[in-house]
Amino acid sequence: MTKKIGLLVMAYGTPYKEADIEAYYTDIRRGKKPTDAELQDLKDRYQFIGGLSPLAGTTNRQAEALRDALNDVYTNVEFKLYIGLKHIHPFIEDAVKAMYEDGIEEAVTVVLAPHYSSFSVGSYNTRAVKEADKYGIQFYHVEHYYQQPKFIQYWTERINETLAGIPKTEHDETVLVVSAHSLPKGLIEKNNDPYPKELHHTAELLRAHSNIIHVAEGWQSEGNTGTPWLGPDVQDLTRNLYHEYGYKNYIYTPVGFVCEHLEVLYDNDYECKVVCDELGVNYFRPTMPDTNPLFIGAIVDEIKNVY
Ligand code: FEC
Repeated sequence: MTKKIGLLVMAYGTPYKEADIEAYYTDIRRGKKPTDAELQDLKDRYQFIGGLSPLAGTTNRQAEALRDALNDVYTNVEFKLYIGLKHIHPFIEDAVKAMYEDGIEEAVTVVLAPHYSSFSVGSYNTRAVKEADKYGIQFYHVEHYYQQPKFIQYWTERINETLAGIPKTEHDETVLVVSAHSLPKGLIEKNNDPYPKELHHTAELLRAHSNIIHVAEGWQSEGNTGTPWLGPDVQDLTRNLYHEYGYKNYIYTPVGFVCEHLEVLYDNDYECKVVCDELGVNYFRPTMPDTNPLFIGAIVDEIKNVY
C-alpha cells in the first residue's frame, strides 16, 4: 500500500466576489479596516482588471498540476492536496486542520512565491507550523525555488522569445526589468533577510542564461505604510533608465510572482505601461509561469531536495 502524505500549497488568496473585498483588505492590514477611500481605490483596481482577479482559479490549477506531477514522479507515496490561503478562506489553518481530520501525519509545504523572505514564505510557514503542532503533523518545507534550473529556463525562454520580436539592431537599446513585491526596508535590513539577495541572484542568472544585454532590478506594488519600502520602484526605475541610458524597449519580468493577478495586471500592465507610453518607449511583459511544466517541474525538483 502506498503511503499517503499531505501536499500543503499556500498562496496569497483573492476576493471571490466584490462583497469579499473589504474583509480581504482588512485581513491584509492585520485587522485594520480600510477607509472608504482606500476601499474604493482597491475596488477600482479590481474593476480595471475585469472585476475580480484570476488568482483564485489559477492557484487551484497550479496546485493540482503540482500534485499530479509529484504523483507521477514519486512511486512510493501518494500526495494528497490541501490548499491554504493567507488572506481568505480556505485559510492556512483550515487546510492544516483538514489534513489532521484526514489522518495525514507528514506533509510537504510549498508557497506559490519563488523567493524566501521571513515576511512572505516564512510567515506562511510559521502559521502552518503553529497549527500543525496542535496535531503533531510533521512538515517538510520548500523555502524557495527561484534558483532551480527549470525556473531559470522558463524565464530565459520567455525573455529570448520577447527579444526575438525586437529588431536585433535594438537589442543594445533594450533592458530587462527584473522585479518582485517590495517589502518594508527597515524590517528586511534589521533581519538581514535573504529576499533582496535572492532577487539579485535571479537577475544574475537571467543575465547569464538569456540573450539580454542590459538588466535592471526593481521592486513593485509597495504598500502605503508611511515607512520606506525596498526600492527602486519599477515605475521610477523605468524613468531613471530612460533618462540615463535612453533605452527604447523595456521587458518586465515580475519573477517574484508566479501567475497573472492584480499586482501584475494592474501594477505592470497598466502602471508601468503608462510610464512607457509617457516616455514614448515600448512595453513588453512576457507570459507568467502559471502551469507551465518547467515551472511546475522546478517546484518538483526542489521538493526532491526536502522529501
Ligand atoms: O490578485 C489578487 O487579488 C491578489 C494579488 C496580490 C498578490 C500579493 C502578493 C504579495 N503581497 C506581499 C506583501 C504585501 C504587503 C502589503 C500588501 C498589500 C496588498 C493589498 C493587495 C495585495 N497586497 Fe500583497 N499581494 C496582492 C494583493 N501586500 C490588494 C492591499 C492594497 C495595496 O496595498 O495594494 C501591505 C500590507 C499593509 O498595508 O500593511 C506587505 C508580498 C507578496 C508576494 C508573496 C506572496 O504572494 O505571498 C510579499 C499576489
